Amino acid sequence: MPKTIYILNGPNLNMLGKREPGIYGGKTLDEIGTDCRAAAAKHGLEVDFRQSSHEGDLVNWIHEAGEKAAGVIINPGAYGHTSIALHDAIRAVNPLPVIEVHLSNIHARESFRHVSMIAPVAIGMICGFGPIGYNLALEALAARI
Ligand code: CA2
Repeated sequence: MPKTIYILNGPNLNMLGKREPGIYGGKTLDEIGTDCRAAAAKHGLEVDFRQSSHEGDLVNWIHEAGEKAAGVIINPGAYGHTSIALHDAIRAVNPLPVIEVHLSNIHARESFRHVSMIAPVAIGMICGFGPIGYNLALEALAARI
């Protein structure tokens, strides 16, 4: 049975490819999901790729990943800067490896994006490389699990 990686995407990321291509690039979230499935297959991994703009969905999916997944890649969107609930959910599934991804370089943007509630409970964080960040995270997880 191939191991499954949950790739979770937070609020507004369903808008990718439709607006603000200057910041987030021209790919849609569906296209990123397709690329992730192909990249994961090269490592013998399966991907369960999801998006929700509701914080509670993301919390529930992290709990579910604790039962069913070998690791999690999460682009928490703006919740990454604010959500103690996501921080606590990741702590609750420890030692499940979680990697935080952001398409943009959050440190080169507004100061409110410089803080991450996820980074302290993730095994690592990748930002600023656009959709390639998801591939880099898959590579890192594949090496880890
Ligand atoms: O760079 C990232 O991946 C972010 O997680 C994206 C979030 C932002 O709040 C984080 O600070 C960094 C925003 C996602 C919004 O996506 C849109 C895409 C197209 C049009 C409008 C919003």
